[in-house]
Amino acid sequence: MSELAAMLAALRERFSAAAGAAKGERDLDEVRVAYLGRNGEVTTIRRGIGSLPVDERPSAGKQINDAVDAMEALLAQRRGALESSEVEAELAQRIDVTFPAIPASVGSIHPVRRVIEDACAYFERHGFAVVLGPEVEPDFYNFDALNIPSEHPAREGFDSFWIDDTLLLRPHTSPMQIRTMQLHRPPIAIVAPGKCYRRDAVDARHLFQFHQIEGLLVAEGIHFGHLKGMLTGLCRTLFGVHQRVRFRPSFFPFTEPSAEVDTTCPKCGGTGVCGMCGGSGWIELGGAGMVHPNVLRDVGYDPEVVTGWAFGFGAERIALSRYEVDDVRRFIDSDPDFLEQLA
Ligand code: 2NM
Repeated sequence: MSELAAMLAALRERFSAAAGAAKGERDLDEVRVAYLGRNGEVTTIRRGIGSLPVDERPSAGKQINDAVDAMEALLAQRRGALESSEVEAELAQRIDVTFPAIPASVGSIHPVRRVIEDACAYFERHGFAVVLGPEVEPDFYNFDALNIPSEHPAREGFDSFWIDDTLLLRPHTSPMQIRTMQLHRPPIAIVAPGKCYRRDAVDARHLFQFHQIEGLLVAEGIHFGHLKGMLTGLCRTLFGVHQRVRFRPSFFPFTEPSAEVDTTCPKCGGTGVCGMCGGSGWIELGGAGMVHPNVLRDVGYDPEVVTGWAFGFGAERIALSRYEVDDVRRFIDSDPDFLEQLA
């Protein structure tokens, strides 16, 4: 055997051992570079051709090329074998058809939304219509039509976000009550839920964006007893059948007489032994009263013929006590764990 043939045979021997030992495609590529790469061992041997006698060069070149062909064939074979064993290893690891599926997250209805939906459903069962409307309204619908003229100090009580001289973010949903009365003759039975805005400092009990549920009933012969009956029914729907409801005299420009409405604290059952109601046993839900004759007259109704009651409750306030939450800011933190816990 010539010197070159022996050298190539030894090289192929080492190459074949190295390729056989490669554990992955990366290893195999390192072997390829070491032997067949631009600065690999085969290149070194090829350079030696130049020092051979001219008549021996073609045969030497052919021997080297044959060795390279054989080595590349072995590489391809090894690459194929490694690839299929890698795929098999991956398949064996990754696909376990008995593995439990990851449950889909479906979300939940927000507690404030549930209060609004339950309250609206209660009124709809009693023949009321739900009315929705714009969040930006002129001062006429927010104040003038509610018996609160310009310069009236009560306007300060609704510390509002003004857009310009006459437009503001509604501080209550009363504008929809006025709009409905302007459009329709009595009898009127509506409930107006929705977002409201007031320039309040945010704390455990106040948000500057919140939700109200207002109700309005106008017809012949409506009196305060109808209001008490409907609001007692509402509290029993929202909190449970043992709720009691209390009306304390109050003042609003748009109702006369007016009352603050409280219900027994759902946490201590009215015994006053908890922190939620401040030890009083009562939770304040909002205000109510008989619609002021000026309000009825301004929408074209005759207060000698029809009377009406109205109320305005805070949805967050109801949700706080209904779900025994201690801070309204929890409702806007978008924490899915907290919200799902109440669902
Ligand atoms: C409240 C309390 C009492 C109210 C009055 C009216 C209207 F348009 F009929 F005059 N809407 N809502 C009302 C009455 C709102 O919120 C504390």
